[in-house]
Amino acid sequence: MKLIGGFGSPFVRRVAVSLNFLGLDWTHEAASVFDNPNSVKKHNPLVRVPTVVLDDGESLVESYAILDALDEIAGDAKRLIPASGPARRDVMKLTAVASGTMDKAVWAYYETRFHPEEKVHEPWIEHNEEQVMGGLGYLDSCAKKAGQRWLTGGDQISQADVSAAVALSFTNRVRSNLNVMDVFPNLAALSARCEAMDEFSSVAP
Ligand SMILES: N[C@@H](CCC(=O)N[C@@H](CS)C(=O)NCC(=O)O)C(=O)O
Repeated sequence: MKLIGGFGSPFVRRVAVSLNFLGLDWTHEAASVFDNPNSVKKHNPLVRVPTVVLDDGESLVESYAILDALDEIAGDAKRLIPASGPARRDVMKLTAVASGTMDKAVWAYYETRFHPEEKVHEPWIEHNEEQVMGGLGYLDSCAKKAGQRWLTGGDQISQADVSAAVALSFTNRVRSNLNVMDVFPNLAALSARCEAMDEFSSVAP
């Protein structure tokens, strides 16, 4: 299968890290939706990344749906989101907080990236940044509770850890003003453990 999108996108990167953990065969096309929209559009009507193209040509869109499909393809022994029950709800909730944090960091970043200076609305940036801090604060408190274990308290890495670590490193890169590595030391420690693993470092932004 082929993953489309650059690793600078946290949504693309969490899919890439997951592909590595799941041990699936994949290739990469670092197409940009802004510089090269047609190469994305032919597989995704929304022209967004990540987009995954399976070997038979079927395309998968939207990172949470892609991650769900990849878990199913890899099989129960490898899945990063438990198949059912409270453990699934727990991982899903933390993963949703992490991906919501990515959304908000992207929105804050896009405000200056795509608007001319006179049209940038600072209160909107601040609103999104507050939500980013809320999301990361929640993940940091879970990391504190988990100690040396993974985010949901288990000894197996899950999608919650993958998405949380990617959300933190992305935020650190695009909102350096927020000093997230200092403000959230427990999450930063978890993220450092993650980023030291080949599954993460081989798909660095
Ligand atoms: N909810 C989507 C978000 C994906 C997303 O925002 N991707 C960005 C790159 S970081 C993108 O394609 N932006 C172009 C656009 O939305 O116009 C997902 O989880 O896949």
